[in-house]
Amino acid sequence: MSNLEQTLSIIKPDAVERDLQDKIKEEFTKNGFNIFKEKKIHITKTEAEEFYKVHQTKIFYNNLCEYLSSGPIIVMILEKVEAVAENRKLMGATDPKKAEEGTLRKKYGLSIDKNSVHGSDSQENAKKEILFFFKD
Ligand code: IDP
Ligand code: MG
Repeated sequence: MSNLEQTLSIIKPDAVERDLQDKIKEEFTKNGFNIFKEKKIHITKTEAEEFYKVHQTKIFYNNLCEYLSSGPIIVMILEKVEAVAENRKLMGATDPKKAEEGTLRKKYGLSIDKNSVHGSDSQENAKKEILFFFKD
């Protein structure tokens, strides 16, 4: 039985600022993802704080929320068989310095905080994150 899933992907401000969105979207489609929905938005710090609430006790939380709200982002619903895991694999490790060759963060990430892309880490969080950005 094929397990078609949806996951939430974000092209973060550092990548949008460098005009990498088309290149990154092409990486998704080339790797078999369907971009089911997408929109370009600029969220407030309060919205970023809500989105990243699971990290609220981390020392980097404030910077993280400042950063995600610092400029336009592209939010997308990606579809593929096992989309959550497949997207995590394509993104690579959180720290671009540790990400494997060929991954998005290795190719495009600048640093652990400016790592170009976000991807849901579980099916449960994918559902929550999709609802957060696509309420309709
Ligand atoms: P993930 O994006 O690979 O799922 P998480 O641990 O969920 O990584 O962290 C969320 C985001 O917070 C990361 O993508 C990164 O931008 C930022 N972050 C994670 N760890 C650090 C850190 O040690 N210093 C600064 N920023 C961090
Ligand atoms: Mg995460």
